[in-house]
Amino acid sequence: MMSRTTNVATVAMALLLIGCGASSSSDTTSTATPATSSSTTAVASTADTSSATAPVTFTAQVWADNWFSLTVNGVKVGEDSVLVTTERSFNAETFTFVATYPLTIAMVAKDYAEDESGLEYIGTDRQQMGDGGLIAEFTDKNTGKVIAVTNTTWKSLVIFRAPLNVDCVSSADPATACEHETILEPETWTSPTFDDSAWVAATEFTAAEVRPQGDYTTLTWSPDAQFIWSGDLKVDNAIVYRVTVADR
Ligand SMILES: [Ca+2]
Ligand SMILES: [Ca+2]
Repeated sequence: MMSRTTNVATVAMALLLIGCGASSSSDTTSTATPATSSSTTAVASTADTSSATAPVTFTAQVWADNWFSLTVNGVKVGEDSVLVTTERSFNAETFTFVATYPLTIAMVAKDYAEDESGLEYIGTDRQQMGDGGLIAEFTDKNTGKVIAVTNTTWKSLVIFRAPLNVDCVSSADPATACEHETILEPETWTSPTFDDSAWVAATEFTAAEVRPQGDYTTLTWSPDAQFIWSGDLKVDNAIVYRVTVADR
């Protein structure tokens, strides 16, 4: 059991680091061109080109309730264009990036939470636990094949849970009444060499359970792509995921 702390400084630092997304400052073996729009091509290739296969262009499409970032082979190639601080954010995004197989895809997904209570619409008659959801698919533009989709093969680690005591939802002071649990993203977790064997399989959810809003229906999805989260769509508010695509 993680410590149930309300240490504001600790939480602030954790959230700050979470807010930094999936960038890995320790990964010095890769280069990237930051994506500034959905049409920008980012580069995520390993430096060891002697053994790498030829660079390939990929497209990624992602819908998240409410926010995500995307890192491939240790290089950040995309981030939700709507800030994580946006209460109702249900946009879909499409990215293009260049990388070499094998791909290590690392994503951060966050459900909107107004503060460490984990609640939203605080102080209104809609005060509640919000719920999350993530779906993504990746296509090799050389072959036109979908080479990765979100499903239970993705490994997951919850880094922010709240509220742990769900009866605090009706509190007039949820920031005090609600307990939470946060951990920092592990160092180098986006690196291809990171050991995620202790992480657990992502959980698949149906569309009826996630109730995707906003732009989800503006994109065409592979029937294999599944909504994922951790085990709890409401209490788990920030999750990091990894999956490796061995080859084309
Ligand atoms: Ca939400
Ligand atoms: Ca939530």
